[in-house]
Amino acid sequence: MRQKEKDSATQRVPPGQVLTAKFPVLTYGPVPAVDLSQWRFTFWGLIAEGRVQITWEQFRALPQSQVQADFHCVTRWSRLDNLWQGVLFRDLVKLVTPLPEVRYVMVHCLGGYSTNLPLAALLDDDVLLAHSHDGATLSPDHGWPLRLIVPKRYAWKSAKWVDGLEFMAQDAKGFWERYGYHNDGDPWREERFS
Ligand SMILES: Nc1nc2c(c(=O)[nH]1)N[C@H]1C(S)=C(S)[C@@H](COP(=O)(O)O)O[C@H]1N2
Ligand SMILES: [Mo]
Repeated sequence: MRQKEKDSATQRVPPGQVLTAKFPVLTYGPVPAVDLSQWRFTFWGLIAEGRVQITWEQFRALPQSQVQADFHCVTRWSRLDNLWQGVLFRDLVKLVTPLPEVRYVMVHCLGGYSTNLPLAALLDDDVLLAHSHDGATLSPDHGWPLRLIVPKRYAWKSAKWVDGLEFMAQDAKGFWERYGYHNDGDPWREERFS
């Protein structure tokens, strides 16, 4: 890297983080086995429809977007300039009608992992349900077939193997949030633990 590039990269690394060019895998528990013909994505909780389910085919027919973003793990590695391809949360959520009192969403995953986020944070223009990374289909250990990407939060909020969204009026803690990770997880404010 030239010095100038190095300086601008440094400015993009949040406090206490170290850059890596690799793409480490960080998973609690086993990688779930997925059969795309059986895969379903489910919306439930406080939505007018009660419950909505879509197939992989229906998901793939949604408008496609891409997001270039940095990725910051709370264990202190950061990977810059990831290219994620998939469907923006704000496009996906058009499939349902959240009730007016909805403020929070619990993101659910195959295998039982979960993470909580405000609906407003998920509606940001860089929040994506990704099926591809840097031009290739996600590998199983990086969340194939589908993962959430929330660039403005530590990467534990970027849930892998996502298969459901639960719409809520009150906040509740997801998997790592229950075990002491910060509820918000903004890397620029070093919100690592609560
Ligand atoms: N379902 C699920 N999603 C998850 C995790 C997990 O254990 N299970 N780990 C999180 C953490 S702590 C990080 S840092 C990122 C890592 O993503 P990667 O393994 O693709 O680098 O995934 C997040 N999403
Ligand atoms: Mo992490």
